[in-house]
Amino acid sequence: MTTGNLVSTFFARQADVPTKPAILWEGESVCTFGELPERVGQMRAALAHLGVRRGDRVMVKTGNSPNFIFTYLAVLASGAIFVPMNAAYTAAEVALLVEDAEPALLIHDAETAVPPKGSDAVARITLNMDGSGALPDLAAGQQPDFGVEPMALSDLAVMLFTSGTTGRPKGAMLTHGNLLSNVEALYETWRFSREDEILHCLPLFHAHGLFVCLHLGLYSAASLHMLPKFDAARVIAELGKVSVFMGVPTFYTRLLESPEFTKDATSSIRLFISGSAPLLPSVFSAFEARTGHRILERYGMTETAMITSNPYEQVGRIPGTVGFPLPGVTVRIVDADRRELPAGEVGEIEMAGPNLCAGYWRRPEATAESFYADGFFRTGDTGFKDAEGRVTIAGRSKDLIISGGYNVYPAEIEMLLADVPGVQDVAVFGVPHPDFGEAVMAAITTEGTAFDMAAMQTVIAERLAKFKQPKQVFVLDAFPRNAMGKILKNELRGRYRDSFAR
Ligand code: MCA
Ligand code: AMP
Repeated sequence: MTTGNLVSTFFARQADVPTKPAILWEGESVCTFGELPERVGQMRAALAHLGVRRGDRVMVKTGNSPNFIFTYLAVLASGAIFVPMNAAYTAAEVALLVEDAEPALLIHDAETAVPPKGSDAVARITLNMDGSGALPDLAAGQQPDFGVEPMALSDLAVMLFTSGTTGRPKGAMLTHGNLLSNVEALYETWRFSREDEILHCLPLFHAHGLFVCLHLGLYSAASLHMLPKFDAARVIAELGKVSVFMGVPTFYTRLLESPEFTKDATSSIRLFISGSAPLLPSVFSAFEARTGHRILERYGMTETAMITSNPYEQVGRIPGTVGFPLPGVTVRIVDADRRELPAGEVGEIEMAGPNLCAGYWRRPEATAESFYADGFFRTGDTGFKDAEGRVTIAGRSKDLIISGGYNVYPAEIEMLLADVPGVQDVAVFGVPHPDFGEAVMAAITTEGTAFDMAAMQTVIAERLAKFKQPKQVFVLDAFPRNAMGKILKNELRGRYRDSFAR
């Protein structure tokens, strides 16, 4: 019986292609669609053995592997809530999230950082970056539990942490209904079918890899060709086997850097999709010149999954724009009083739709700040619509840096650096970077002799994931400030904007 549980929908849509490969790992078939329920069922039985029950949070800190996917589907099939986190997080970052989410189980890689055992009462089990570990070992010995917990569309499926302007991570609560509506909209807009073969090399622990790439494969009953991570040479070698590729702009910049990336290498592809960060029109044009393909750019957020997309027809894809609201989604551009602005005028982007999450976990004030009673959500992005309703993102009203598709909130790093002995003031800002789009930079003023740069670098290394670490730290005599004494980050961005110019 099909219920609101996303997993029931996936399995129902895959039922009549039992012999088709569901997941290929580095080119080898791991299981067919007919075998997938059994792999998930064994994992579900293992989770039950570990005490996971409906409504529990299950946190996962590891890299891409087929077992990551089986675990994800098993958590949802159990009626529990899947809470992934970036595998690059430090123990300090993980501890903060574990404390907030209070999971019944923490599934983690044995090699990378997690808080020391005993620092919390959370049960743990290993699932390593290469897919091995105590969890898959346990699952392999289980009788599969083929049951899928019936869920309402309003029941929570996934909680994804996103930092925000205060620097304290907030868990966006996504329901089965949010995720189902979004995959339906993308399936229709991007004309997916079971004929598709999808190359998946995005991290599975973020919305892009999980809700867009993975869900489209599972919902379409299209084979997923998985790689552990993006690697230009591997991607070029796999492209001839697939029909769809998607990624962050850095993937496209890196592909273009390779002379092996030719028109021939892309001849089987019907659709290239980009998102998570702005795709520079220069990259769009270079890609078209090299391959003849116009990349389809779309726009989304952790809290909303996908919001807008450029049209499917190649000629309709306009560089520098993010296209039209997806079916069922409404986008409005508003002024500071939330009055809707006419076409062409820049304002804050608000959205509403069945994809908008249920708010932030245990954060009523933060929820009230961004989720309005009329159903609209404040994205923190600014932009405008043209006369046809096509959306262009102009900037951000939130202080956010997007580096290689990962969000970095300056407030989080500023809070950490401000506590380093001898640091007087600190500002973290982004500057253009040819590979990552933006690079994280920090500037500080110090209280003379009390400051020790090496000690600060140790704090950075111990407390911040690599992608959040400032690529450069400048020690200034004084900050540029406005009349109110506020640090002028724009001036800092201007001063250092050519730091990575090629
Ligand atoms: C790695 N490094 C980074 C990043 N990634 N530094 C800044 N920003 C990054 N994104 C560090 C490494 O630790 C290393 O440090 C150095 O930079 C070079 O590493 P490299 O080997 O080049 O990196 P990589 O391992 O190849 O990773 C780059 C990557 C990866 C493949 C672009 O960052 C990635 O997969 N990004 C995708 C992120 C994503 O999926 N975002 C979606 C979020 P050192 O040299 O010091 O060791 S979801 C979202 O945004 C919404 C919903 C949406 O709309 O999709
Ligand atoms: P996240 O919180 O990781 O989901 O990141 C969401 C943010 O990524 C959005 O609020 C935008 O600022 C940015 N974003 C996503 N897609 C695009 C895009 N195509 N162009 C520009 N910014 C984007």
